[in-house]
Amino acid sequence: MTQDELKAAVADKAISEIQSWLERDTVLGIGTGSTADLFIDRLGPLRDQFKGAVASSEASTQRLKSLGIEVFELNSVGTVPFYIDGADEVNANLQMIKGGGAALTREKIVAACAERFICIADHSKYVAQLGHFPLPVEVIPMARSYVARELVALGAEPVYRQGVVTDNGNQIIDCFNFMIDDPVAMEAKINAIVGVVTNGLFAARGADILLLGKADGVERIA
Ligand code: ABF
Repeated sequence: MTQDELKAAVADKAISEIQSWLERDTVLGIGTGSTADLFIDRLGPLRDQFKGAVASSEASTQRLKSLGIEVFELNSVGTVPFYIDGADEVNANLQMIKGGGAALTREKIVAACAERFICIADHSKYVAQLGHFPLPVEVIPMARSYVARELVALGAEPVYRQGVVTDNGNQIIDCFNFMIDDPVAMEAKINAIVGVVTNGLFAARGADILLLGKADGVERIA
């Protein structure tokens, strides 16, 4: 199976996971990226079975709306029963690196408001240790150089992601060559640097369910 077929398989499985829970007043939390896009596409035909969605990016908002799914402000919704999103890396504890698509802050906010986080990923994302994928850090623009120096002190090789402005008007630094031994501690440490909006470690609040696409089918890890 190709990577795209594996992504499609986990998107299908995520629909099966939530479909029986959908009610007229259900608002779903929806992530960003190519795997999340496939999930959004599969939600289109179900749009009459639930109320709408909260999205973690402008791109996902547009995709949802194009399928006739109403998109709500998170502040008007409160909590969501499910947040469904992809990842750049995920480990056996269902801790993740996210933010390759620069939507990490909104993703983390919606995830924080979710009763259950369902991570959908193909097996190439499953790792023994987080850190092969460069960890994204969203920064307030005027703090970029300062934050980069602090990240060097933590052992990372920070690289400014040129030309990218987040949906929040901020910038992204990617941390290369930065293998992470203790994801919960490192998430907190980086977030404590002045000028950091958030970082792409989703460890304190990881996923609750991982749907992992493999050649022999979708494995459900919870
Ligand atoms: C989002 O999309 C991100 O946090 C992550 O960066 C990315 C994964 O993208 P894809 O599904 O395209 O691999 O979930």
